[in-house]
Amino acid sequence: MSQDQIILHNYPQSPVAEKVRVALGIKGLVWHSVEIPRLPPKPLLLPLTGGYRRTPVMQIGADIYCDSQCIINELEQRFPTPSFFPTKDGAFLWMLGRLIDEQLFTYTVKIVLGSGVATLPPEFAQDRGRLYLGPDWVQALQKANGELPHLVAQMAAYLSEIDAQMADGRGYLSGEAPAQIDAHLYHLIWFLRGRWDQGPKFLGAFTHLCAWEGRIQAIGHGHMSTLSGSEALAIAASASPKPLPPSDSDHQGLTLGKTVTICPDVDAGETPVTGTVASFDTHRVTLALQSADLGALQVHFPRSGYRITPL
Ligand SMILES: N[C@@H](CCC(=O)N[C@@H](CS)C(=O)NCC(=O)O)C(=O)O
Repeated sequence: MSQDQIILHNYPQSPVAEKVRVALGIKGLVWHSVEIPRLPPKPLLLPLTGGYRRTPVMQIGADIYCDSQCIINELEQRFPTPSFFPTKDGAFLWMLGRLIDEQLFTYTVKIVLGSGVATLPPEFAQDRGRLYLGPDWVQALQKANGELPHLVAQMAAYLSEIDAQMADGRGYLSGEAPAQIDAHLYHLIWFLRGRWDQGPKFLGAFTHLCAWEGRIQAIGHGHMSTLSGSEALAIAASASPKPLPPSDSDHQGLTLGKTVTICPDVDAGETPVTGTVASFDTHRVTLALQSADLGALQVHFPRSGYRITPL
């Protein structure tokens, strides 16, 4: 198999992976899916990422893209047409996407976990509770359960605005072409509908939004075939990382060759990734990793939402 094929490490139930699967559909791309476990350990993923355990991760040869932000930006660079940013307000829509990732995703997670408190498998509740609700996740989960009406009202405040906007007959959120922002909002709707027992009833009130949801579903996921985790590792081992763009000065004082750790900027109990800075700009940092089994890898992270700590 060619070394520049898109490989997405994901599992079917992941909403953030669904965001990327829809993004792959918008561009009509050919890609390979590696199914990873929903819970650690993830023995065929972590050797590629240097320890980053979240879902999804994109691999192209020996380049590994962590986080949906980084994945979407890399897809846009490699496959510019059709664009994820078809209108003139791409920067605003990117910022709006970040609001969806942070604030609205958090409400959605609290609704899904909070409403499922009595039925969640204990090990899943513990893992996702710690990841999304912090060290006091047991209390936070009970709180979410107790304040579901408030959380639902918060989501309704946003979704009713979008529903009213969609009443003007536009096909997609920013106009007539599907954009990154559609994939962004869609993944929350997909999550609410599929994993909250009241989701279909709640969403049913937003008729224009539901019609848009149907149009996004009709786009599909592009052209997917499956691959095993060990095949993906073999591809990384036989590939060389791609050349990187030049780096300039940095707001945080990063320099090439510096050893750093990087981790999502939330207290989620995750293991940071350690590596050598190989490239950076205001949006992305790339760490070089040397693996005994896989050789040289480049692991790319977004700057937004991640904390880099020099060692
Ligand atoms: N900021 C990350 C968030 C990724 C995320 O939290 N994904 C969830 C799945 S939807 C996850 O990693 N859950 C834990 C896991 O899969 O181990 C992104 O945009 O990719």
